[in-house]
Amino acid sequence: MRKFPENFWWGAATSGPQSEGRFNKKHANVFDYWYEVEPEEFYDHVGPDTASNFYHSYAEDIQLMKDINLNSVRTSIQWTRLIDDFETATVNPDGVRYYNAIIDEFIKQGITPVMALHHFDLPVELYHKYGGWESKHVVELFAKFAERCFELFGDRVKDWFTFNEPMVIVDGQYLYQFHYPKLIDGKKAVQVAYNLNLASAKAIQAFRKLDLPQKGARIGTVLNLTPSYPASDHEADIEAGRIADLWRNEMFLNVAVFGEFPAALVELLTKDKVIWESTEEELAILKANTIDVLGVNFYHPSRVKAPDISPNSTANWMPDRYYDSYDMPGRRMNVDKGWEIYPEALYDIAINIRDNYKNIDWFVSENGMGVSQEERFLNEEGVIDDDYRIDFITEHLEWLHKGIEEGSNCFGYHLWTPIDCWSWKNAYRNRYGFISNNIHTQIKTIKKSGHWIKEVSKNNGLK
Ligand code: BGP
Repeated sequence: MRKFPENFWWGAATSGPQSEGRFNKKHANVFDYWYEVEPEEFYDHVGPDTASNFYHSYAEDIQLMKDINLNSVRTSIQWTRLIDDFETATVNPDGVRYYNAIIDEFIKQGITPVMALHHFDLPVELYHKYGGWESKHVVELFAKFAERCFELFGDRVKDWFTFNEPMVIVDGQYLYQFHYPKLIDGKKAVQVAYNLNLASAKAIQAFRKLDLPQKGARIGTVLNLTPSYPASDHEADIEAGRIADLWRNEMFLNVAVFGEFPAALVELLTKDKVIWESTEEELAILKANTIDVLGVNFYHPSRVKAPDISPNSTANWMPDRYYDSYDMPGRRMNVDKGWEIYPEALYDIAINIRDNYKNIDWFVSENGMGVSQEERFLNEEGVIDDDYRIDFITEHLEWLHKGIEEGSNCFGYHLWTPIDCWSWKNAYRNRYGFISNNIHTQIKTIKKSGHWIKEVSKNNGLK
């Protein structure tokens, strides 16, 4: 039996925009809007308007989460639902009622509610009016929204996270065109990365001004840490891996934990003349407002090699002028999603946090396997036999367990996701949940993996 630490979090993660549905929201976020103007960009033309109907069915859904023994669940508060006037952070009464109701329901069921404040869901009007995360005014507005959340729900929510995967906002909106407004602009991407770090620190500053830390609450951020494995021991491949790590991981992780950007990154961006605009005062805010706790989303490793084309070629600045992705021959894949499966990376992450990041308290805030057409695996009892998911989770937990045994302070594991939910451009193409969702009837059924996690959680470990 592989036992996990006492009070280990056995849970799952979702987000407001992917589960609630758009019902009764006064404002649109970037995905609501993008679907309005370009529905063809979304798989099967399915948008976020119904999602998994959590806005209406939260009580039944939380009951199902309880039925499979989840003891903690992360979701997020939608800025576009809670706030009526972004400038003053005046609240929407139905938004307040709704988030109070779900938080109370989680607590009533003995499930720890874990709340994120931003899960890619920028109010679209803040993009159209100010340029979204390019703007420091939007950073201020986010801090106000965060403060409102702490005031309203901080008596019951003890585990707060400012952002989910800020790097994905940079990549999606400013480099690789998978979030609205689909720009390709390296210079803006750099400023946005800086502003997102600043927004997180300012939210943490607002949190610490209230008496929540004295009442046992803690705050952190959720980062997608995708370790870079160089294609070979060649110096050029190792250098490519180092720069990929600086940009993809350390640009957020170092600021979150140490309050500073890595010197090598600042040097590189300065040399390339794309460095962000910053002030002494802001840098002091970053330094003073680091995280208590870290969430790590891990799905796949990144394998990199030296770029085919010299970084000195004539081209607009992009971070990947310094590295190319490398498709390792013989790699194990989740072909549906196109992601490599490499569970050992979770051990590498655990040891990296132990040795290089103050051995800070952390948890796996997302991990999982998106599989399409899961009806293929329906058995005679109408249950999805997702043995592949059970194997996937088991292997990741085994490597995580090894990291914990060797002293890494990991206190939980959350699968993406409790109940199949809506996924950005992919809509409902790939399913990740312990519980399936028929999107036409909204009937939700526990999968084999859901019955399995129930036992793992009960035993606090793997047999
Ligand atoms: C993470 C996001 C989640 C979720 C997950 C699955 O990056 O934090 O919101 O969507 O990925 O990926 P996808 O939706 O692309 O299948």
